[in-house]
Amino acid sequence: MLGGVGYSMFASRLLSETGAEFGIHGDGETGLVQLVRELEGSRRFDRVEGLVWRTGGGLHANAPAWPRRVSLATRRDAVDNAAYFRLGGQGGFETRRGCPRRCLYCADPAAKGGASRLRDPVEIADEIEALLAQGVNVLHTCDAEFNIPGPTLWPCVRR
Ligand code: B12
Ligand code: SF4
Repeated sequence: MLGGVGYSMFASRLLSETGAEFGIHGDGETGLVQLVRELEGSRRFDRVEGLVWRTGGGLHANAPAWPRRVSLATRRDAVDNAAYFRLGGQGGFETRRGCPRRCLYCADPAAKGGASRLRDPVEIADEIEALLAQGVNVLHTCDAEFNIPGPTLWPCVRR
């Protein structure tokens, strides 16, 4: 099972070269859950967002999952963030995914799509509060490009 930014850049080729059974390119949150459901159920892999899989000697690739608005869980309780932080980590969070620019060296437009897909600012603030409550006070913005689009395009910001 493959996924992630590097994988998403060359999804079909990497599945072919590695011999892996499945890959998900693009966002992974919904596709992974859908894949588990299909593996336990009717195995309709064409219904799994972003899935790349093998079909009778060839490969089939569904369109990547790049939802226009990104909404994520905010509790940050899936792993022991404080332990990672004590060992020298930092708390990553996202305010958007994707980028409309085309800088030659950059993986983000290929892996996360060619549009800035924003999160609700309230959701972002809740997530940062959850990290701070765990003592994680060094934060890393994991956006493609924080400055695109500018603040006036956020739906909640009025001039
Ligand atoms: C934060 C960050 C760092 C931090 C990491 C800190 C940490 N401890 O986590 C630091 C500063 C250390 C760092 C360093 C480097 N980084 Co960096 N980094 C990022 C950044 C900005 C965010 C990563 C992130 O957490 N994203 C948020 C998560 C939720 O997104 P995600 O990882 O893509 O995961 C989603 C999907 O991809 C998918 N998914 C992910 N994994 C899997 C697995 C499976 C099985 C499935 C199904 C799906 C799936 O589901 C997730 C949810 O949708 C990305 C750019 C970006 N916008 O993502 C660059 C990025 C990953 N970094 C990059 C690079 C090049 C590096 C360095 C090599 C730079 C260097 N020359 O030193 C080093 C490598 C460090 C190392 N040891 O590996 C490149 C990778 C390019 C590529 N693979 O072709 C990126 C894409 C930046 C870019 N635009 O070019 N980085
Ligand atoms: S994320 Fe930054 S480096 Fe990558 S394409 Fe966008 S503007 Fe260029």
